[in-house]
Amino acid sequence: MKPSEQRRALDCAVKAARAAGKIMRANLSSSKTVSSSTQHDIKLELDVRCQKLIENSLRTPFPDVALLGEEGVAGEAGAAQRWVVDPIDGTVNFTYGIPHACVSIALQERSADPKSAGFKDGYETLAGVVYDPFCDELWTAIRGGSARLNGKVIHVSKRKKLDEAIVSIGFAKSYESLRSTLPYFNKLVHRVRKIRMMGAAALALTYVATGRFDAYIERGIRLWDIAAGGLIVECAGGEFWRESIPGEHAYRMIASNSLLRRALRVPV
Ligand code: LIP
Repeated sequence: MKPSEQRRALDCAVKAARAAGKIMRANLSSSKTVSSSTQHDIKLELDVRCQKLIENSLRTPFPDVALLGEEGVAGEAGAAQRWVVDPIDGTVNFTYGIPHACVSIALQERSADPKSAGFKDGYETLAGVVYDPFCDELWTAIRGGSARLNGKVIHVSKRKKLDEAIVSIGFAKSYESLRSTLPYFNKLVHRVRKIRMMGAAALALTYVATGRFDAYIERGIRLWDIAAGGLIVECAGGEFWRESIPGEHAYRMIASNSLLRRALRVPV
């Protein structure tokens, strides 16, 4: 995709993220319609409504770009380009009125060399937007450029020592992820300054990109939670390691300022 088109795509994604964010802000404290739930996960009617709004905002100006979202797909599977959307990342937080949730939108392109592509189905991320409507914080990045927070260039932290690091961990939704992450957590908590578990992967990634966290680790996370935030970490000078695991668009990952990478490993 030409750079001018990538720029136009980013501007559209920012508008769509702000529009969905407005709905989230207006509904934070209201009672929400739960469409389904399990012990560790909740799906809201608002998740679907926000994804529909984002889909319409993106597919009108870019009819040939498909969309893969947490709440469903649109357009041609296998298209040359696709949007990867998490309309409300941190849905459980949002359901409980906890103002730590965001909109995540990535633009991906099918890589010429699928093997070297960043994700198991041969796509790589060209542009990313993460919007926190409660703090009015907008992160953006285009591959090859700088990462920005509300327009200002950001960088990952320079902390090299694990005992000075703040590391964020996510416990995904499955029993398997809990089973493998708990022993890892028990070991790591003694080696770092603090562990933070905030419940929104895309914000954990942008906090690494902004130097607020020094690393973020999760096993069993989905493509739509990490596609945009992962690029923003890379464009802020960090490292975004991921490996696909069994499950729909499922990964285990570690994002860091790259200086702590060796000291940290990912739950198997
Ligand atoms: C959430 C992630 C979080 C993870 C949760 C869930 P959702 O995404 O942001 O990191 O621990 O299990 O996957 O479901 O709110 O979009």
